[in-house]
Amino acid sequence: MKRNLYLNLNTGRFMKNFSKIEDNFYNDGFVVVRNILSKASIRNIQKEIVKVKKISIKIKNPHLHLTQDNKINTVHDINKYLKKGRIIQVSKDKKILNIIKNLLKANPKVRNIEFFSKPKKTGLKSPHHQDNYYWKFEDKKALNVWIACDKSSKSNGGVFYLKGSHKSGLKKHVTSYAPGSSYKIPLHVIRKLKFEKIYPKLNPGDMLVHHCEVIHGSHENKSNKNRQGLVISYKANNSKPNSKLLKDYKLNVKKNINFLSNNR
Ligand SMILES: O=C(O)CCC(=O)C(=O)O
Repeated sequence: MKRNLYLNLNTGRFMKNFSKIEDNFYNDGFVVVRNILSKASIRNIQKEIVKVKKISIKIKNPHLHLTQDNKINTVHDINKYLKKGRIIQVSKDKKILNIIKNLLKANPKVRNIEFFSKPKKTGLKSPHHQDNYYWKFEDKKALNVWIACDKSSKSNGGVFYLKGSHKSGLKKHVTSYAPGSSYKIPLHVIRKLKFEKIYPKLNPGDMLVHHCEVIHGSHENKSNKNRQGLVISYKANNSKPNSKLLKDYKLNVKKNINFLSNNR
């Protein structure tokens, strides 16, 4: 039976449900929250995603990555040019912010909004990685919210997690040369790890929240079903990344983007 973790702040159910969310998040490195958004809300988001993709192409967003058949696979940094509308409203949604605030133990601030579109047949993989290898928050007070805009599971390239891997520190990463994820954990490192691999099964409107150091990724989407996710990244309001490490990281991202555009 589907567990409904819809939060109601006016009743005691919030605390009961919230402690489960917190337990899963800290024990496993991720948590599934069902029905956070309604089907109608997801339909509005999907319409807006179509518009944002068009804008992103028009302004030549450098953080836009295409599949081999020229469909949009990922778009990053959407919050830099999208200032209003349904997606921005979702990033400020009270239910979501309450969950994040309780997990981060601080007021949350949006740091990035992205689409991981992963279209049917040609959607690209996202190699194993830990977000904090990219973000460089030494206090680890940052996380990603992944909202399913389609059904998502192992069969259409759904996100997978290495359960509990956030407790084992940052792993060695190497430049991935993969569109949309600049670094990856090499497979020879992954093969030595003993964590259980979990593929959450999601319906549109369900939400994943994952710890910034849990190892995760997704496979190609060779199925005939699209797998679109809206990703909102939050940090604790006062948290700052290590600026020196972040500078080095950004240089590498540029290198990756140049490599990809020269090898299209
Ligand atoms: O959607 C995907 O395939 C990967 C998402 C991801 O890496 C993330 O949300 O941090």
